Amino acid sequence: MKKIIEKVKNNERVDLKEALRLYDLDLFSLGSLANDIREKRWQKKSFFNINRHINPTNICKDICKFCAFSASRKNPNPYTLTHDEILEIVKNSSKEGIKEVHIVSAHNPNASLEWYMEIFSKIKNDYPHIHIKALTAAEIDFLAKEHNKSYEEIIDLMIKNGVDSMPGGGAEIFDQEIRDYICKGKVSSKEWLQIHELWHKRGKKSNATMLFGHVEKRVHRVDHMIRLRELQDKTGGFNAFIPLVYQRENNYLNVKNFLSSQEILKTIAISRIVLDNFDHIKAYWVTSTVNLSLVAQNFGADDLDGTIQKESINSAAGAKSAKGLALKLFVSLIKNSGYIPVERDSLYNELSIY
Ligand code: V47
Repeated sequence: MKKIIEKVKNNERVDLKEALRLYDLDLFSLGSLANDIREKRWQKKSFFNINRHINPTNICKDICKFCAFSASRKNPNPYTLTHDEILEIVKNSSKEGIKEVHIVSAHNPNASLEWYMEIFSKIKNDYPHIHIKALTAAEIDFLAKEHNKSYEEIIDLMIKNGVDSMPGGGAEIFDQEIRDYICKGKVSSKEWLQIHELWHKRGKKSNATMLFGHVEKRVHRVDHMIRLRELQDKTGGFNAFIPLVYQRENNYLNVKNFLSSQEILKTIAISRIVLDNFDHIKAYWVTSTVNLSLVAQNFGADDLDGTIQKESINSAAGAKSAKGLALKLFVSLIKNSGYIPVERDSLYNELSIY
């Protein structure tokens, strides 16, 4: 263990076995290693943005066992928003000063490719200053297969219609056996990584998530991080890593044991150490809870996502995030935890320091 700690302190890369061993460290020694890395890069700054989540449809051809958002037997309320309804949401949010829309849908076979794409150009046309973060690699894979297009063709359409960056959703866990158990039939790990690589090759940025705390083991989490690190070495196109803590309600994944806060913090800290080529580690307050995200700032995380305004995917599974977080409260919580709230844009340019 001493050797591994020395390596981390000397900024040397740890491999899968070494990263796994780090879980055996006590919580605060591990946290302190990760915090040193965080503070060297960002001192006491904690980033967030003023954003709005929009989920245009919940009708989905895939059945992911962990998902409580898509219309199903457990959640029988199918909806598909019209473009006018979406534009009305953006209009109202724009008045409140959002800088980003984060648009993610389910995989709706009844909606046309035009329905998916045109909303981006409509938003871009009316609100050119708003950054559009939209379409996960899982959605791109779905659209390509459903409409007989290549990934490159879908990516070209996204860029042509004004999508600025890709969110990190749909990564789940890359280990194929676990993946087949929790979301069989969805984009494979190889395809997810390939789509992000193609996106980065176009000079665009994206994020990467990891869904953990369900049936995976520690080794699968570290394996997931290392696959992301390898792609980041090649492209440098990822902005942030976002570990998503599994939410347990209203879904078909029958998980009996839930993660302790210690295990969540250790995983965030290890991600800060393993992902030495990622600038940002995001403690997503929606799935980590607000309080634990604030603590995670001391365990390697430098970003807390944003105000969100309306959250549907994780709140459907039990997260307390349906109405987002008010800006004033967000800022005061970060300040009160001893960090400096920095409002950023979607590409991490600093907009204002509170
Ligand atoms: O891909 C679904 C996850 C993701 C559950 O890129 C669940 O900036 C926990 O990707 N428990 C969507 N997680 C959210 C997402 C995201 C969020 C914030 C910022 C960014 C970004 C991306 O939510 C899905 C899936 O992995 N999810 N169900 C659940 N029961």
